[in-house]
This record gives sequence, C-alpha cells and structure tokens, in this order.
Amino acid sequence: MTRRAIVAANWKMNGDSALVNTMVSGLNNVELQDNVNVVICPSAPYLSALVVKAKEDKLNAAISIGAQNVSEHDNGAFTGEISTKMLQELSVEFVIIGHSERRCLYHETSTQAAHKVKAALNAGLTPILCIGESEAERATEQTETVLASQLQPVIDEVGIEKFIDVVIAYEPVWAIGTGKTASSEMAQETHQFIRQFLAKANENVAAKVPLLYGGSVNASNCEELFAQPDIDGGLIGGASLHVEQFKVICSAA
Ligand code: G2H
Repeated sequence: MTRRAIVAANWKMNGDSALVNTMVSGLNNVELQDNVNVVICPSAPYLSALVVKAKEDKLNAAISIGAQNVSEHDNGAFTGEISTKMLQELSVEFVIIGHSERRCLYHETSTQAAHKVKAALNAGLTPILCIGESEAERATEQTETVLASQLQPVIDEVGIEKFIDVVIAYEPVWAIGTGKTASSEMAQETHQFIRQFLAKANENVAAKVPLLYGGSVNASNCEELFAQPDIDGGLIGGASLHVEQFKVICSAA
C-alpha cells in the first residue's frame, strides 16, 4: 500500500531568523518524490516569520509548517501556553505532541497527550504524536507494553477512526540526540508492532497512518531506515538544522 511519506524537522529550542531564511531558500529547490510532505517545526517565536518567508518565496506546496507543542485548553489563564486557534491563525498545519522531551522534562502524561491530540484534530491541525521507550524499558523487554500504554489513551480519547488524520512518530528515547540510532531491522520491527496494534482496532486506518522514525536520523542512515516497509519518513532533530543535510534526508523519503 502506498502511504504518504513525511519528513518533519523538529528544531527544538534551536535556530534563529537566519535559519528560517536559509531553510526556506534551501528547500525551494529540494527534489521530493510525489507522495512526500515536508514539515518544518521551528520554535514558536519563529512560526510567523517562517509563514511569511514561505509565502514570499512561494515555497513548494508540499512543504508545511508545524509547531512543537500546543495546549489542550482552548484559552484562559495558562501562562506560556499556545492554543490551537493561535496556530490556526498563523496557518500552521501540523503540531508535534507528546515528544519524549515534553514527557520526560515537563512530566506530560499520555492522558495529556490524548487531550492535546483531540484539541489539535478539532482545530483541523495534524498531530504528530510521539511515542517511544527508554533504554531501561527496551532492556527489560517492555517496549511493546510502553508503546501500547502511550497509544491506548489517545485511541480511547479520539477514537481509532480519527487516526486517519494522525501521524505517529516512533522515537526510542535512547536514540534521541545521542548519535545512537535503532538499526533499521529494530526500527522496522517496532513500527510493525505499532501498525499491528492499531490494526487490532481498525485495519483500514492502521494501513494508512504514516509512521515516522525519529532518533539521530541523518543523511547517512536515512535511506536504509526509509526503505523499511513500515517506516514512512522521519522526525528529524539535529540534522534538520543543517540545510544541505536536511535536503538529503527529504529527498531520501
Ligand atoms: C528526536 C529527534 C527529533 P534527533 O527527538 O524529534 O531528534 O534527530 O536530534 O535525535
């Protein structure tokens, strides 16, 4: 089955106005396969500049803009938070939810991620839901249990049918920013588990959900990872800050 492929750049708390400009200029001549979407997720203060620059430069329509987080609340006294409506107003189309850095450093739970996915879907934003196990959890063979426990609350909250509009990023925590990447076999095996888990709820939806791999993806390992049958692209951190390297990754999808 042909699924759309997605390469999403997660700049995390990196980048600046100069990167916004060089990335848009650089991506203007990137070669993408027909079914590939690229998503750039800068820090929130640069979303607006990115939208403006993308419009000015008539950036390829296959390249979208995403946020790195969103509130589960519509509005109110939530200092520092950003609402789905604010993202909509900026023409943002995607939002990363439940990244392991949000889960580990800011104690976000899977229930909270589920509420955020629901809020994003209600606003017409595409959530990139991140899931993944720690090194200790993999070592003690808890990977599948952990992934299931991160997915199930979201399925319960929004219903499996809504996953047709969700992108899932599998990011083993031990591979994030460490230079350690899961082998393509290990990544494929885990992606297959995720797809089978979704298929237990709805086979048709499971076959269509893009599953991205994240964790130290770079220009050298992307081709082999993206060649796996259940890997439909990647969520790229460090390597997405380097225009030429990121272009190689986009073209490999
Ligand atoms: C995982 C990934 C992007 P990196 O966090 O989400 O980052 O590619 O730097 O491991």
